[in-house]
Amino acid sequence: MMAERVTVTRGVYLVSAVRRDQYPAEEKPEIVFLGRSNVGKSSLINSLTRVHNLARVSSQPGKTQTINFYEVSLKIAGEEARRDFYLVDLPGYGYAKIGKGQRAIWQKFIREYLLSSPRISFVCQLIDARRAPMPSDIEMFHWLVENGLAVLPVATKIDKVKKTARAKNIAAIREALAGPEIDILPYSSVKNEGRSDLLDVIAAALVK
Ligand SMILES: Nc1nc2c(ncn2[C@@H]2O[C@H](COP(=O)(O)OP(=O)(O)OP(=O)(O)O)[C@@H](O)[C@H]2O)c(=O)[nH]1
Ligand SMILES: [Mg+2]
Repeated sequence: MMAERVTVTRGVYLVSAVRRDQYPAEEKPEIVFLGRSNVGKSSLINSLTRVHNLARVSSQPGKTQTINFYEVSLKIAGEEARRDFYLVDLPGYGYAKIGKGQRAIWQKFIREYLLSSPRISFVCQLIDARRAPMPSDIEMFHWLVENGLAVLPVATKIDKVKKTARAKNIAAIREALAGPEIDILPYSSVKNEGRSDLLDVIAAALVK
């Protein structure tokens, strides 16, 4: 097996926040995970760091309720120093069982975070690979782009899509979002598929 170019050397939970004064005091680049409830954000963080149960996973949507910061370090082949950053796990959007009032509160503190942190390197927007993006996914994508955030769409649970249907599903997501030029990264947290690709993207963003 080829040696991996990027290895994660540390992954620990740091802090949860619902307000600005709860964000970590120490400034590091932030890579944010966002998507509908149950799309696999927390699972992806566990897969990426290879730390079992680092982020809480549940089959019930609405598990993550706060902005959770994880301190992660990675080593890039050929570099002596480690690169430190935060992986940021956000509560899911589009969860039908949460009432309108609750949803408005969620949107406010999430919006505040996304708009106020100057250290967001990019946002991974997770979209279920099994179906076309929901209107809430499309709205969110455009909102992020309009607000100047770099977005990497990640198609999750790709292990659940037959190999023969994958290209078609990815193309449908690409089309629904914005057009043919965006890159979409397929991922399976169960199989760790897409892991080294995503680590390469993160490493490139940190080196920039
Ligand atoms: N087959 C498969 N199942 C997955 C994958 N990723 C997540 N799941 C399952 O999807 C469900 C939701 O996963 P979570 O990681 O908790 O999703 P989340 O986006 O963090 O959800 P909220 O915190 O509720 O917004 C769990 O039952 C996971 O086991 C994947 O890549 N493949
Ligand atoms: Mg979660």
